[in-house]
Amino acid sequence: MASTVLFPPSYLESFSTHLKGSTRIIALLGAGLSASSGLPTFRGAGGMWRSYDATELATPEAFEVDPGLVWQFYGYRRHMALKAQPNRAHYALAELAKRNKHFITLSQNVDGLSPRANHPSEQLHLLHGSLFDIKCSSNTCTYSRKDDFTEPIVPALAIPKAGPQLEPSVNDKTGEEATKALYAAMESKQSERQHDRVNELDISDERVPIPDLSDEDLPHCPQCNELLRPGVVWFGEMLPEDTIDAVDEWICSSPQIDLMLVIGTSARVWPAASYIAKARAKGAQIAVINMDPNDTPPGQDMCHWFFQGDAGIILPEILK
Ligand code: BV8
Ligand code: ZN
Repeated sequence: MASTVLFPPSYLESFSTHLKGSTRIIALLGAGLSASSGLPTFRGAGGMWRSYDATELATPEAFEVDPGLVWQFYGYRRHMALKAQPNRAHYALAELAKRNKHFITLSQNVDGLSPRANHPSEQLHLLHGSLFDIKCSSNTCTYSRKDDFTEPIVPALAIPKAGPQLEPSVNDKTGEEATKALYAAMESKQSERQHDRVNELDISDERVPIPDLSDEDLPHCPQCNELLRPGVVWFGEMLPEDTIDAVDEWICSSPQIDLMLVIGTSARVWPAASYIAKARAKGAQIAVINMDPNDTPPGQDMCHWFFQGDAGIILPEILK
């Protein structure tokens, strides 16, 4: 074992022995897996996009009130994810899948890095969709497209080059205020946006202005001309049925599950987090890889190995 992974040999040995003796393995991935690819997580500072709490923007209500703002949030994340590269942990998981057909990965991440690491697609379940899937926002239209890596997706969503340093705009609100303002607009269902509001988007430490976008600036459905939206699962939306069915089928058809890997996730988002208990109920021993010792699954006997540190470093070592 390379010295980069600082765990007592006996600890590593017991995990490796169990891994080698495991057939049915399931992994739950979170934003921490992509942290060392340079992508911010949802918690802490990573959860803030400019002056907004990311989880408040990842909702149908926010899109209804301000599709331009929500598209700028996703346009920024698409841009960042395209610039990022899969890290060694993404590749290690893909290699494990190629070695073991009875290994499945449930990813909460929408950044496209696991598919780009050539993780076998039939063993990779994207529970929350992908930044690169696009679909019509109309409930009565079935238009959707996958793997749209067009950057920018429309000219108005081009990420401005870092411009001259600007004075913080008067509208610059703290996360709290901005989120309240968004809620107020949602409550009163005001759809008109403040015309002179200029938000600033941090691009590598520089702040550049981004004007308010009108619906005409945003991508529209070629079938019905309604607005297109990112093909991700927003808070309050159901996870894709076919994905859930496939995962439930794999779990139900498993006489027992030997090992669950819980990687870089605070496991606070449901129903994704529920798969940990489901795997445990089928006998899985649980290994958690996380920076934060507080982020292990709650409850007795729910963590048999805890590897503290960067998933990008630890995973390639322990999955060897
Ligand atoms: C639904 C896509 C119902 C969008 C995302 C109970 C049951 C069911 C639902 C609920 C429930 N309780 C509450 C709910 C509602 C809600 C929910 O879970 N809310 C939470 C906030 C409590 N769930 C939903 O709304 C779900 N839908 O329930 O529908 C329904 C039923 C009928 C009819 C209609 C509806 C939908 C949830 C999906 C939301 N979409 N993503 C987008 O990305 O923009 S979730 C999004 O946030 C991510 O995908 C991810 O899943 C989540 C963030 O979690 P993490 O990935 O864990 O990231 P986080 O930052 O939290 O943690 C990072 C971790 O990494 C930390 O532990 C950190 O220590 C660690 N780390 C950091 N660096 C490293 C590291 N580890 C290792 N190495 C490092 N270098
Ligand atoms: Zn449409």
